[in-house]
Amino acid sequence: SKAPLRVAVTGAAGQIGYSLLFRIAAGDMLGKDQPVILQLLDLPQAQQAVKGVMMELDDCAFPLLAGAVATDDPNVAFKDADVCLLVGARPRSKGMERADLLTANGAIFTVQGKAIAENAKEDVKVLVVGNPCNTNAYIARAAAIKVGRTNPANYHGMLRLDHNRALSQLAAKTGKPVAALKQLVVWGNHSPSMYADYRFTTADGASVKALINDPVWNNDVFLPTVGKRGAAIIEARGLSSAASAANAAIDHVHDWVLGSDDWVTMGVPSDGSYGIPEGVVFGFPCCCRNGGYEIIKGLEIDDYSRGKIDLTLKELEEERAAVASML
Ligand code: NAX
Repeated sequence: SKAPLRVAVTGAAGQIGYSLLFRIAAGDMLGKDQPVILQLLDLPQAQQAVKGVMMELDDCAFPLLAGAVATDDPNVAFKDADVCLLVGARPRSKGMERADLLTANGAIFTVQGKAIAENAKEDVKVLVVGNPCNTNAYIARAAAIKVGRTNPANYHGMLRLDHNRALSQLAAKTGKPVAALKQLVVWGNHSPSMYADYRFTTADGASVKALINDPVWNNDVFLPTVGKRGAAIIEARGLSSAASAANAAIDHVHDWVLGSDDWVTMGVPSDGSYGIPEGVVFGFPCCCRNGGYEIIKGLEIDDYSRGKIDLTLKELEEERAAVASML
């Protein structure tokens, strides 16, 4: 049987953690034959709650769960980690300015990026879920690069929830099953500025754009629905998306580790593709093979798409400027 992989999860006592940990332990993320050890990080005041979650993990008697530890020390949580899921973040409190939110999170993610680079496996895969996730991933990566050791390409932000939201809207609009839809991409920032782009999407080989044949729907219904979906969930549920966010994190890491035939949207540090400045963590179409990923190159960017991509990039560059002095 396989040796266990170590999965560090931050914000383990939170609502996404409560959906995420059980699915990881059940083998949904790394495979049904892959034992895992969970290394749970949360704040000191949340340790009691993490203990409760660990009791429930025990009570599931998951055959693949080879161990679990809880800690408030990033150096302990990230020790020898193969995968780090950075879910915990500073939420926006009442009256907090956007710049304050960015710097409060900057402080968290510089510490965590450094601790990962110093303690985790050299080929660790890092996925930032905690918002603003693209910029938090950018900060963690910058802190990790200062240490060296880990692979700077392996610091990602999560765009997969936006990707899955867009897939589900397209399935409903075309009447095709989700599984029939291929080649979707969501460009940019995980925010309402993201650009979900179905110009290349096919359903059983046929063009989804041609099937829908409705440019007004794209601009007036589809993009706002996907972009504001998080707010719509809060409105309906009284709480932010949690199970769907956990599911998206599982999908992202699953495909990265085990491969994917289809395109998947990942927030990855730009290599300069499509005119996105190097290092900006940006939603790109990717394909995953042999435990690695590649940005799909050479897609045509028309004027409308260029406008959308530039807008979401502008937002990310403003976020980057707001944290520049911390790096
Ligand atoms: P919760 O408030 O339920 O849980 C957050 C947990 O993180 C708490 O237990 C808290 O104690 C812990 N925490 C805070 N600072 C920490 C630190 N420095 N180190 C370790 N733990 C820390 O939030 P939840 O609903 O679970 O959401 C977590 C994050 O995911 C938020 O930032 C949220 O905005 C973000 N999301 C990102 C999504 C995406 O698509 N990228 C979608 C869902 C979600 O909104």
